[in-house]
Amino acid sequence: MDHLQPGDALIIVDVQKDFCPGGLLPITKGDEVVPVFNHWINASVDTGIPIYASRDWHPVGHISFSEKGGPWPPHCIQDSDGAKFHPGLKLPDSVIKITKGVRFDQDQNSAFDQTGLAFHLHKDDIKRLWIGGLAEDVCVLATVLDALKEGFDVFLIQKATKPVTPEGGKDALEKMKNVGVKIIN
Ligand code: VGL
Ligand code: ZN
Repeated sequence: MDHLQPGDALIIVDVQKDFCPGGLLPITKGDEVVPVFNHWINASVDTGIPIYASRDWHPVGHISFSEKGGPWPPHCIQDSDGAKFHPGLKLPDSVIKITKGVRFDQDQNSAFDQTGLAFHLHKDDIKRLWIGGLAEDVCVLATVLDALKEGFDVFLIQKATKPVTPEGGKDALEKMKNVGVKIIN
C-alpha cells in the first residue's frame, strides 16, 4: 500500500545547507526537496508516524575532505552554519536526529552505519521506511541499501531526492529498483 500507516517511519537524509545551492558541496536543485519533505512531514505528524532526520557532521579536517586525500570538498563541519538543516525544512520538535560522519578514521555515508538506527527502529516495531534526501547517489543510496539489509520495506520518495551527478542519480535509481525498493513519484 502506497500510503503512510502505523509501523512506518519517515527518514530525511542530510537536508543541510551545505548540500543546497550556496553551500560548500552544493547539489543542483538540492533545495527543491524541502517543500516536498514539508508535505511528507505534515502527513507523518497527522498520522503519528515518527520522523528521523540524519545530518552529516564532520570534524574539521575530516578524512573525506580533499585536503586529506578524500573525494569531497570540506562540508558539514560540526557546528558550522552550513551543517545546519535547511532553514525551510519544517522539522517538528519530535524529530529524532541521527548524527553521522563524526569518525576520524572513516566516512559514514549510510544513516545506519554505526549509529544504532536499526536498533532504534526495530525496538519501535517499525517495518517500513519512506526515504529521501541528499544526495541520491551517495548517502541516500547507502542508507536505502542498508535499510533493506536490516529487513525494512523501503519506499524512495523520488521527488524528495537529488543526486550529485545526473549519471550517478540514474545508476542509483537503477540499483535501488533492482533490489526491490518501491519508487514513489
Ligand atoms: C554526502 C558527500 C559527502 C551525502 C555526504 O550526504 O550524500 N555526500 N558527504
Ligand atoms: Zn560528508
